[in-house]
Amino acid sequence: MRSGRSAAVVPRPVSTVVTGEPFVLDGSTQVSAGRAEAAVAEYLGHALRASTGLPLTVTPEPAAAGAISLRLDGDIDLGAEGYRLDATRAGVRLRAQEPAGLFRGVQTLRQLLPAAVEHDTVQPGPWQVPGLRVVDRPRFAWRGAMLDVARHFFTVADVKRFIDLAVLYKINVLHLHLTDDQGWRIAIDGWPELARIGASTEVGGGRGGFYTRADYQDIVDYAGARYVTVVPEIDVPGHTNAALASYPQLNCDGRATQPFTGTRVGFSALCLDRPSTYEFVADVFDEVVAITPGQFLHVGGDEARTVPDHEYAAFVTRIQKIVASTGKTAVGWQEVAAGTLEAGSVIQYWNIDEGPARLLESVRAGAQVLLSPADRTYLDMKYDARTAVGTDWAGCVEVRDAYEWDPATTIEGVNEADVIGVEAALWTETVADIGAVEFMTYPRLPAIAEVAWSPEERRTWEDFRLRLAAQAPRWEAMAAAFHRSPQIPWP
Ligand code: TNX
Repeated sequence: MRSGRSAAVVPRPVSTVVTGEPFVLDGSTQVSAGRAEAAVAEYLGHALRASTGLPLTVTPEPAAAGAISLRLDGDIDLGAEGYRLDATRAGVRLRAQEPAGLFRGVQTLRQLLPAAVEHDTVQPGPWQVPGLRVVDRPRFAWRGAMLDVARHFFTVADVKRFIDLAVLYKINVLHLHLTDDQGWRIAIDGWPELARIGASTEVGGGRGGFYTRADYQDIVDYAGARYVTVVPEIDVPGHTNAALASYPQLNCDGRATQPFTGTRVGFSALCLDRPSTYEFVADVFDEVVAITPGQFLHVGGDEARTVPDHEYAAFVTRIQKIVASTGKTAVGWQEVAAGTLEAGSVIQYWNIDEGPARLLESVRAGAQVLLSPADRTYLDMKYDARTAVGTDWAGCVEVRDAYEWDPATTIEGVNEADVIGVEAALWTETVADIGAVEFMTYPRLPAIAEVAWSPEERRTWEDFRLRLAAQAPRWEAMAAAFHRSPQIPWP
């Protein structure tokens, strides 16, 4: 069907067919789910009750007429996150192989309901789902959003809010940039000065902050309940002033540096010929891995401009082995292609000005590519010259720039099968509070989410801008800030 107000779903599903009469939720509508589906059913009930005022009781009974039924079904064959959704006058049936697929399907169901469903107070209704069949599955496995909590610190509540908004667009990875020159944001038991000294600053001289182990676990659990994998980043060997200020033994001259609250990059590095550096890195990785259920550990590796090339390459090779010994898969910014990478290692491409020769060699040797081209996916770039926050070193990035590109043709020689996915990155040198986070993230994150989810042949800018326009009342209902891009025909 043509997308219009009846199915303004973002990201656009693989297939949507209008079948007939709509389903209308009322006081007798139940959510039917077995044990394996109960958690997603409760999430759905919770998402709809406040605005509809309906009880939407979750019941293990088989779906009676007029129910929303969620069931795992091994025959569905749409992969770990695919789902099939049928809405008829008689009810809604959601089917998937895995709970994650049901969860993604629930996001589609939210978007098929009127925008008022996103309010947290009772709204008038009626609560109608158009009669249709949606069959859907993602193009790429990794559909990420990165939040830099180092340049400015964001609280656990802020991070949960960031997750809540992102999952509506089927984002499934939260990459937390936990350490940088201006702040160290995760407590490490064996190295307590990181939280005491390293965490005490941020850009502009604010108080900073850090996550305790319990805080971090809270984030990981909250993300996990939404089928979002947390990828923690410990950026080494550069971007490490907060660590260097906390521990003298990480510096070649044995003296702690001063805290840094500016925005310069590329000046700091761990001392690569001191054994204490490797003890530090191994301890930190071990502690972070121990509280991270996901498969990935991000080791940064960007902009270590003070380190000679051969030393940098040797460091990366060594770090890759340390990560492998923890059982995790390493992710690194594209500079890490200078070292010898473990098979299956992930390279995050960002710098469009740097030739991809090294990266191509690593891909031929078995590395995978995560695409974050700065001129498409950097959420800290200004939308246009008038945007008050943000920077523009990669140019201004309007919604159309974030949308109109194909991951399979971004880097010559890197093909669809080499790409693990796409990630939007919000660096926060200029982004100081959650309102500014939302303003820079919306509406570009949904654009990038569609690049990562929807089949290339199903995507056109003209169609997308109409479906995106229909999201505005949802963000308003959720009191989320967003940029009213002049490219979009907002209602
Ligand atoms: C480059 S992207 C950086 C970050 C900055 C960002 C600002 C990358 C791996 N390094 O340190 O915050 O530009 O856009």
